[in-house]
Amino acid sequence: MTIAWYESLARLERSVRFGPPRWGGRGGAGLLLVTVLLVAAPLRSEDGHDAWLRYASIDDAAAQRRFDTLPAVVVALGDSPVIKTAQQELIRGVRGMLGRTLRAETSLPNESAIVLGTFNAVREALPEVGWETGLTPDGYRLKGARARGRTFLLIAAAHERGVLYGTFAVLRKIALRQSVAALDESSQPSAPLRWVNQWDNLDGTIERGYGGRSIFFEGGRVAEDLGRVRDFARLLASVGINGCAINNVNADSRLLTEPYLPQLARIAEAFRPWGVRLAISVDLSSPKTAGGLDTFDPLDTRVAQWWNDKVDQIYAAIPDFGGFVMKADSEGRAGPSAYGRTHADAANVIARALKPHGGVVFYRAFVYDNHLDWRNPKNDRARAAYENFHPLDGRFEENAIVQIKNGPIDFQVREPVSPLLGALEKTNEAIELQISQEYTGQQRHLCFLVPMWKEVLDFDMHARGAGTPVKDLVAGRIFHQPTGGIVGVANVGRDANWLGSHLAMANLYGFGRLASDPSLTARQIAEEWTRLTFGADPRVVSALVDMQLQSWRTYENYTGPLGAGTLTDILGSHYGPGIESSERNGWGQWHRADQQGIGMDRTLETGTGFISQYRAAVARVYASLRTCPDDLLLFMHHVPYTFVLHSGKTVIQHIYDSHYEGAEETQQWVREWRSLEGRIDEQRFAAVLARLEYQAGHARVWRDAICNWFLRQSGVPDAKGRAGHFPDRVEAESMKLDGYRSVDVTPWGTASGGKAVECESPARPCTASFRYQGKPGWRDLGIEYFDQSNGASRFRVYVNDQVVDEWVADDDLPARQPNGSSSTRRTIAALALRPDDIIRIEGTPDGDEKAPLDYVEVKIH
Ligand code: GCV
Repeated sequence: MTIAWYESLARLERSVRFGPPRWGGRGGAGLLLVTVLLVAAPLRSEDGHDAWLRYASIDDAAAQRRFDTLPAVVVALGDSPVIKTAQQELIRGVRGMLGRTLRAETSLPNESAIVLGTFNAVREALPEVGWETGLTPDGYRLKGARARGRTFLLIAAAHERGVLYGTFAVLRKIALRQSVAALDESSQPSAPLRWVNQWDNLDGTIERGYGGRSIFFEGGRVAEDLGRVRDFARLLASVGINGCAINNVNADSRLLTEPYLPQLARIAEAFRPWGVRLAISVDLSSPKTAGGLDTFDPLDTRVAQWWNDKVDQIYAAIPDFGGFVMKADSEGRAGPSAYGRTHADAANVIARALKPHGGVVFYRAFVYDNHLDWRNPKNDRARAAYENFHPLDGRFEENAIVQIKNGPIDFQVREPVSPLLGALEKTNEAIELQISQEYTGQQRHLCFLVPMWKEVLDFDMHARGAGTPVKDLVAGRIFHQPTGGIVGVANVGRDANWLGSHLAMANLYGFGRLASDPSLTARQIAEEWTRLTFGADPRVVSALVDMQLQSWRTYENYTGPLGAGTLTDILGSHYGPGIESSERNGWGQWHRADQQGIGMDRTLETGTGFISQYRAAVARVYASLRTCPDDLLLFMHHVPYTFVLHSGKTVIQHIYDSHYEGAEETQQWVREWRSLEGRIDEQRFAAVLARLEYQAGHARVWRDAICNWFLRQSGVPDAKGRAGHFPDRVEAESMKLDGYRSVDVTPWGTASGGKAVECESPARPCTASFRYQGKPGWRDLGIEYFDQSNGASRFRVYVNDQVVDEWVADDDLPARQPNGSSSTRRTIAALALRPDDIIRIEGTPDGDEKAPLDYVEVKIH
């Protein structure tokens, strides 16, 4: 007997609680016993649909008492649908959290009341309460007041949307158990335009979406059921988002054709009660592709007329339409260059059409040549946005906004702030952030991005001397622009929890909160979100907040170090490691690592000159090796591996250390999360645990791929002896194989030893076995295998003749080959092993997935 009875029980228990149903499992008696042990699950299961708007009951009596004086009536003044929404939301929230049902009224009753209304309406109803009304449209004021011998909680704003935002603020306070008895505060969003962009396609897929199919489209049409669209608008409104562009910036012109207008109007209707304006992405070629003209030249009067007519039509159907987002001359999209026109020409023809209706056009600065000659060391994609748009400063209409990605490349795990953000003085600008974790783990990895966004928004561009942080520039405050904004690429989908991951929702929440109030700290946001999403248990809050705050750095640690970019497969899914994919092609995401050193020289003197796009005070810091921060060193400079960082480490040792530290941190999170068992409902506990365990395995894949690659390139050994040494591993290709054959994996670093084994015949199972030669004792077995998206192979693990684990490799990872995106780990914990035990893995192929296996790692438990 190789497994102690309690271990087999523990494993069975785990499979019942956390795993999918296993095929060919063991007897029912064990299951029954485990079920009996588990019945005392006190917390209601949650699927994440309610996100941070759960309004969970406040069951702590002392906290409940804080709200004893809350009036029993909520009055909505006026007949605005948005204010009515606010009233209903307040009733819903108070009922959920405090168990009381507020009475809805439309005029002041003879008792204390919560009053919702515009400043004008409140002033009229309660003239004796003084108001200062100098707030922008989306700002709100919360005030506790005594009048006529009664108590009022006033939630008022210049505009109905502000009233809704104020209402969500009050609900948030209640959920966070803060008294709302004597409020006297106002809040005003920093930037006027706070939008999300969805990259949904009409067929229901989502570009860079990791949370299921589109909630907006299916089968080439707007979806029939818009229930989730309404719920999404509610989530957006709760964090102050006032616009949403619903389709891919790689836009399909059909959306501008007549059959789609009534369909779009349905979405606008679903958004409207929540104060979210509908917008769409459009292609510059639409006058030709959708309108039948023989040109889309923005300076052609027929084209201008086409846009005017189209926009008039849209506004006739959707009077509160927000406007357009445009990607032009980028990654194969049509653009003004086709006619020798400028981006300002392109933006303006559309802006002029929108202006009479109050609409705006966000024109994306993500314009670059993806066929750059990589052999020319002076070429640099990072320079593109500035070079394209800075010369046009002052030439855009006042309702055109240049939408600039936070960094000069493309949402990498770390980039400097785009210099264009500090360079436009006479043009509206918006910053584009990516909530969808395209380059930061695709929501399978915990990576809380708010600390990154904070750094970006707080970064002083020295645009007019010191004191010009990005957050003020994009709000239009520094150069007194008419408008400006913060845009987030959200890409929620039909998965119950919206983003495919419960924890990733903190990024959506954090984006909205920061867009409204960039003075919040990352910790405040993480704490708020955690308490709203998982409750007030201090252990849960403290553990989860720490994990979140650490997670960006951790992800950076095991992926792309020192500003070299996410060292991922840039030609494919942007997910697993793929260091060489950046090089020797025209995409320009180069890190220039070779045998001597790494990094892009972007100095003016010897490099691409990118650094000189910053204002002098910033450029000086980046230009000098002495002052350039370690985090961005390789973005700005090419240095030898032996270069010594400010930290005192060499670059190469930093690469090794950070990757080992990052991977270790993810393992620590698994332990942390496990320690919260019973404090979180089972459903979300299990879902998060599965993701964290996966991440801990995948972080190791990253660590090994990067460390091995740099070890081979640099020839400099890891001072701590870890890189390239895996004494606990048994490579699959060195095992006794029956039906399996050895294959080379590409890129080589993504499989241990560069090789894996695959079944030769799809028709029958194959086995790989080895003799355990270590000391007797409790061991953890890590089985590294590949889970491709084109099959669901089965694995079964035996010790001698006893099955110790089995599973189906049916995850939907972004790879159809064995590589760093499909590499996955299964851990079998606490096996009692003795010398000469035979460990045998049986793989049964399925479809094009040939039960690929990399290695087995045997570690002391
Ligand atoms: C919508 C990156 C992404 C693309 C995206 C593009 C953009 O290149 O990989 O999927 O296209 O950015 O922001 O336009």
